[in-house]
Amino acid sequence: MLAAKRPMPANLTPDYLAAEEEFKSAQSHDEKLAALERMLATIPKHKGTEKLQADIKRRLARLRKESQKKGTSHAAPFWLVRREGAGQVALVGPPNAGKSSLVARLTHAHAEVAAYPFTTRAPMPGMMNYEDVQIQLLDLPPVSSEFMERWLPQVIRMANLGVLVVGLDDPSVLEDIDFILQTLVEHRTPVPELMLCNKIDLPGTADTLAALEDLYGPRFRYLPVSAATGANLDRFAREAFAALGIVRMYSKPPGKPADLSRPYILRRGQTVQDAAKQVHKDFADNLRFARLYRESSAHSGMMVERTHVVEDRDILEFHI
Ligand SMILES: Nc1nc2c(ncn2[C@@H]2O[C@H](COP(=O)(O)OP(=O)(O)O)[C@@H](O)[C@H]2O)c(=O)[nH]1
Ligand SMILES: [Mg+2]
Repeated sequence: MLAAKRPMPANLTPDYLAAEEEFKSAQSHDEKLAALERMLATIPKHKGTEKLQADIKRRLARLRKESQKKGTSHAAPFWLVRREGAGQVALVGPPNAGKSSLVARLTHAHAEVAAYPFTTRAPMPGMMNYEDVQIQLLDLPPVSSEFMERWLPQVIRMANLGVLVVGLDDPSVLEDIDFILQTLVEHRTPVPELMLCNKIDLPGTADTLAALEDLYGPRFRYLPVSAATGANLDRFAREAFAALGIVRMYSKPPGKPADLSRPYILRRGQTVQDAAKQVHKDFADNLRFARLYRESSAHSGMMVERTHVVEDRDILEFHI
């Protein structure tokens, strides 16, 4: 369990807790170092966590010193993929489900696709477009009862979202799904809610899809797709965006048109104050009010408070 011995400071975020888990299961020196760096980067910075911050810094300093003595590198482990874009989505699935094919189709990454299992050995990121944002997809090695990379659960946990990918042509799809669910639970890794049911282009696969829906019911949202034909892949991008729990905000200078080319990304529930901080660090402190515009509606220039919760595609004009 977490932190049995020390009092738990309030407001530790899922990102921080994931990094802490990662630290606990880290084996090598480099893995520990990378996890501690993540912990420091993600720990909420307030009075309640000062002791913990100091503790992390002390451990970091000690580990860095050790690595200097040994002359080992500071390089992060190869499987750690820096998050880019609006969010990181890990594709989790058995061998041959079509994970690499999906990443290849949806991004410009050159994922290795092959008709034999275990081709993907390291995480392979690629950027998927959704309207005006980019979502990072992570192609991963399979979760399989035959073999699983030791670091896989940590990478899945560190992603903003996990998506299950199965091949509807897989004769052992049920066993595969059950094994994956069990493995994720054992590793205290969140179980995906979205199931991409790939290869819907193949004959007979609609029956398998119906059987999966029957068996697992509302535990999942089922999205039949085909990496081969591209069927429903636009829906996948939309669902991934929605599931990431983020919203877009555009900034409009007073008296000028909004810059609609570059959305700022906020977590759902964040406010005008949070938005102002992203646009300019001075804005947040000096903000008097903001005006809210929406492309579609009658809201044109309505005054909103700092505490107003931002909705997707809000256009904000900050007044300082
Ligand atoms: N018919 C069909 N075959 C697919 C589809 N997606 C992947 N495949 C094939 O399934 C095999 C495994 O694909 P791959 O992307 O390597 O799966 P991974 O192991 O999950 O990364 C390859 O032979 C692909 O060509 C699809 O949508 N339809
Ligand atoms: Mg693959």
